[in-house]
This record gives sequence, structure tokens and C-alpha cells, in this order.
Amino acid sequence: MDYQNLLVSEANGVLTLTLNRPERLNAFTRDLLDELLAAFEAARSATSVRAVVLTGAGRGFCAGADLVAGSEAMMQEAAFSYSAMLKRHYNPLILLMRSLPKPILAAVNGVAAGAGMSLALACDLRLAAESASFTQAFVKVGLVPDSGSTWFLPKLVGPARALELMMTGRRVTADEALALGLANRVTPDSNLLAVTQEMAEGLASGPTVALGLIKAAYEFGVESSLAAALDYEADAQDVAGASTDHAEGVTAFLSKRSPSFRGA
Ligand code: LHQ
Repeated sequence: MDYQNLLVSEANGVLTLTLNRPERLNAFTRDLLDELLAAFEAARSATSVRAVVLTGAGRGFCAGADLVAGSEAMMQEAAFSYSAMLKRHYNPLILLMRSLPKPILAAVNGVAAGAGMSLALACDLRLAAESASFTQAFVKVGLVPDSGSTWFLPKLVGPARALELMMTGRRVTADEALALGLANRVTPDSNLLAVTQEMAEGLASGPTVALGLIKAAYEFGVESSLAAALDYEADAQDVAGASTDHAEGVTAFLSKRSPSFRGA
């Protein structure tokens, strides 16, 4: 696919997707969302891709819905509705990211606002540059959190803090995001991509089948009863146990050497 709003590169098992509308802090248009969806679909089937990094070009990560494009569409399209827009372009992307059986790391290089913050929350790990920030900007323009923020945020920071962030829309610095459990790590601005790539390569050289199952089992576990989670884990263990990487992991342990996982 020929991407107009996205930069795509691959190195050492890591696919990097860079949102590329820097003049609008990488705010979402339908085209950008559709390109992201296509890129994640391609990442799902590409066996060479074993981890994905998501970042933004310029000084922003993603400023959420493009309010200029949104108001133009509202004026021009009689049938325009936020609900239809979310269900058609945003929600499938968030669901695809959560079901992708490969780790997704957000390299949050600048502000992540509104649905741009939801995008960061939909990743498995968030590494933030010192100058990055997070804001549930929806309320500032009289909207409600969407693209998964109502689901992700309470799980990460707890209900009291989630409601505060959603109701005030206040901007959270990278250091506060780390303290709240929103970010996994904060790095100097100049190191963000190198540190993220290093971490992504570590995951990309891991047992990809198990990592995909960990993601699915985590998602299932947080929503289920203990009995159901135990069953899910047991079934997932059968699948992981049949992988060649499991055999390699055990052989390497017994031989007192580092495992060489192939991702199968
Ligand atoms: C922007 C944007 C932007 C366009 C900065 N759009 N141009 C989903 C789908 C369906 C329905 C509706 O809702 C949603 C979910 C949502 O995401 S709603 C929330 C939408 N996002 C926002 O409300 C955030 C709006 N932006 C801001 O509040 C600020 O720009 C932040 C806090 C992100 C950054 O502030 P600054 O660092 O001071 O940058 P800036 O405001 O100067 O922005 C730089 C440029 O980017 C500027 O353009 P200009 O031509 O003046 O240089 C902004 O107009 C443009 N920009 N966000 N969402």
C-alpha cells in the first residue's frame, strides 16, 4: 500500500509506524485512520514483523480527531455523524490493535490528546519522551472520551484518577504519567526512539506465540472470573506448549545457554 499520512519502516523484526501530519500534531483524518488500519492488518500477516512501534513525526504524538477536517465534513456531508465516524474508522483500529498477537509499543514523542491519547492507551507499552504529555482533551471541546479511553484509563490509573483526567482534561506530564502508571518509562527526548527500538527488538526476539497469547490472556483475565481466567490460561498453555519456541526455551535452559527464539 502507498501510504500518504504514515511513514513505515522495518528493522530487526520491528515495524515502525510514524503518524505523519506534523503540521497538525498528527491529528486523525479518515485517511490516516484507514492507513493505520491497513498497516496493522499487514503487520498481523507479516511473519517478519514480531513487534510494532507507533510514534509521531514532529513535536506531537497525536492530537486526536482533526477538528478542522471534522467540521468541514460536518458542513459538507448531510449524513455525517460522530457515531458513524467512530464505528467505521476509529473503533475497528482500536480493536485490531488489541487483538494483534504481537507487542505494540507507543513511543510518545509529544502531546497525546483526545483520541490520540486513546491510541497510546491501546498500545501494550508506552515509552514517553520527557517533553511528552497526555490529555483527555475531549471535555475541552464538549465531547466525551472515545476510542477506548473509558475502558483503558480506569484499568491503568484506577477509577478516581481516570474520572479526574476525563472530567478536567488536564495535561499530564511524562513524569506524572509514569507515576500514575500511564507510561512504562520516561526517556530524554533525544533517546526515545533508540530506547523504544531496543525494547521492541528485545520483544521481537522473544517467543512471539507466547507473547501474543500473553496479550490475549491478559485481556481475557482482567474481564473475567478467576475460574474462567484459569481455564483460559490452561488452554493458552496448550498452544504455547506446542510452539517450537517453547521446546527451544526448555532446551536452552537445560543446556545453560540463551534461547534463540524463532517466533513460531
Ligand atoms: C490541530 C489539532 C486538532 C486540527 C492541534 N485538529 N488541528 C473522534 C472522532 C469523532 C468525533 C470527535 O471526536 C473524536 C475524538 C477526539 O479526539 S476529540 C478531541 C480532539 N482533539 C482536541 O481537542 C485537541 C485539540 N488540540 C489542542 O488542544 C492543542 O493543540 C494541544 C493541547 C494538543 C497542543 O497544544 P500546543 O502544543 O499549544 O499546539 P497548538 O495548539 O499550537 O497546535 C499546533 C498546530 O496543530 C495548530 O495549528 P496552527 O496552524 O495554528 O499552527 C493547531 O491548530 C493544530 N492542531 N490539534 N485536533
